Amino acid sequence: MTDKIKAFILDLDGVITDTAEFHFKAWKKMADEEGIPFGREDNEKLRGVSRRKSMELILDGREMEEEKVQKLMDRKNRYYNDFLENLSEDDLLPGAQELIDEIIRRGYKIAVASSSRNAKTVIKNLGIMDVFDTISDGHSVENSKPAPDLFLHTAEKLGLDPESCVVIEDADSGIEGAMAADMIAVAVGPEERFSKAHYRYDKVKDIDLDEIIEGEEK
Ligand code: B16
Ligand code: MG
Repeated sequence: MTDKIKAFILDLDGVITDTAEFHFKAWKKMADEEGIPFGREDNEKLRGVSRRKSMELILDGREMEEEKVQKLMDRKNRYYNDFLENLSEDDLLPGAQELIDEIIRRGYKIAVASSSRNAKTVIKNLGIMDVFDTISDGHSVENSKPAPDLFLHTAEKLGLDPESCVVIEDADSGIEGAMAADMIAVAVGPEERFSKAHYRYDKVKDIDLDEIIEGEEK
């Protein structure tokens, strides 16, 4: 029997903490100011996707000069960062600290792979900067999720083959990226959100590490 799994790569927003609400409020504030229709239903489509892609989805085909697009994304990011000032150690999702502790206790490497360019600020405010072997974020690669690039970059930084990495993700785009990277994909969220995954749990606190580890031991 060989231990196939060597590392767990965690998504940030939706797995470690729930910054989605801050993203929503920041986009909503900017969209309202600009008279662009944007509601909670639209927000679901932004889960896990980059700032640029989110902006495109919000514009929904509306023509806009690149300079203006950039200004609106910058404004949204300022609003988002204002919200981040209130983020603290109390904002870890239920079960996230236990999951991190258990991965480390069992001797696996642990990393973050987030689409967010603010990932390091979020992790710092959560007080968990020192626990990760490596952190990949929205600055790390050009092609964001669903491309496999961010996950492959993370495996490379860990010095591991993709097949020995487990990705834990709350977005279908992230699961797609993880599977395209040939990694073990663990989805967190309702069944209808995902088109595929190796394992799926409703919430972070439901993740069964034994099931994943035993399922992959061959
Ligand atoms: P930023 P994740 C993603 O984080 C968010 O889920 C997504 O809503 C956001 O648009 C994206 O980061 C980019 O964030 O504007 O801070 O660069 O789920 O990949 O950790
Ligand atoms: Mg996410």
